Amino acid sequence: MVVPSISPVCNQTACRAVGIPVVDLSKPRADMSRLIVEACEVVGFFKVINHGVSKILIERMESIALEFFSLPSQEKEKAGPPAPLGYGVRNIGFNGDVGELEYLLLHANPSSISHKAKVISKEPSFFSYVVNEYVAAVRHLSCEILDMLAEGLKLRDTNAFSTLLRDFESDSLLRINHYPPWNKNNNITKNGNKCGGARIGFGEHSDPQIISVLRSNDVEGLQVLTSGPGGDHVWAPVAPDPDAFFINIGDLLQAMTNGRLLSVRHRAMANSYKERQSIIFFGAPPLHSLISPLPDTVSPANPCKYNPFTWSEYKKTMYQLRLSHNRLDLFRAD
Ligand code: GA4
Repeated sequence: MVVPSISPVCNQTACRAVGIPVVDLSKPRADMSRLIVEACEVVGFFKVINHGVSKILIERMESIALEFFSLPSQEKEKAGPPAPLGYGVRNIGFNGDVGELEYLLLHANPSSISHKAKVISKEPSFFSYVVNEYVAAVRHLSCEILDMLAEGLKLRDTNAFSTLLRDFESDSLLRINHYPPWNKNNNITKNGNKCGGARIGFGEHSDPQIISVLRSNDVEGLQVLTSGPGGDHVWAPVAPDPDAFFINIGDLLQAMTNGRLLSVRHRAMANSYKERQSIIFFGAPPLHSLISPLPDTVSPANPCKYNPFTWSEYKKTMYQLRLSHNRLDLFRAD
């Protein structure tokens, strides 16, 4: 039996603030494409500002999610257990991973959202309206970013990635994570300052899909794994910015670019005194899509690094493994 454990923060790998690349979407397209490629090659992660997603829509999405998490447990549990979709508490996946969080995991297609809304909200039409609008907006943002990425990579088909997300059968997901403060009582020092450490909210992992678009409230917690100057690994805390979106590429994009872009490992910490909420769109292809390095990314000097696989095969493998598993390695050609 796998015994769930929650490990304290920063006991093995150093934590150090590093600069996170920022892409301003109001700048000239060619400059953005170059910056996005650079960010995805070096860190696999960046922040976008001036993204054009309506502030009112974001606030509505944030508040319907908070409203759900403030319901009594027995109400929330009507939307669970996550199998894998639905409401979950602490348990992540099916192989013993746990964290200090509760969440809603939804399929991003409109009919699935409307169906699930009936067990999530007392106002299902409003809930599904807001979630569908939000998903449409972040899907559009994801596609724009993917097109710029393809342009920066000088691919012949600059829609090669976005087509997969725009497909009617796209298997994209929306995840809403709520990290309640794990110890509200024992957190005020004599001088009145907040104190208390952090615990693993959602453990170290890479995202399996093509692209992830995250937005959180104004509470820190997200950390990305970066390589230090000596090749050592360092957890870099990402300063929260509720007005921005944070983008990371997933395993499928690493495979499709023949390893040129990095599916970055990341995690989220839960702290003892402030609730954190993050909303993540995971852009994925249809289940039957065949994923392999694009011909433009393969050359005699850079031979094909991954065997072809379908998204459905990849998903099957990922659900058999622990959260932190480096699952893409199982599909390496060398
Ligand atoms: C990590 C990224 C997304 O949150 C997620 C997660 C999924 C789940 O929570 O059901 C997984 C995890 C994630 C990868 C390995 C498997 C599956 C939990 C887990 C242990 C929704 C996803 O697509 O993959």
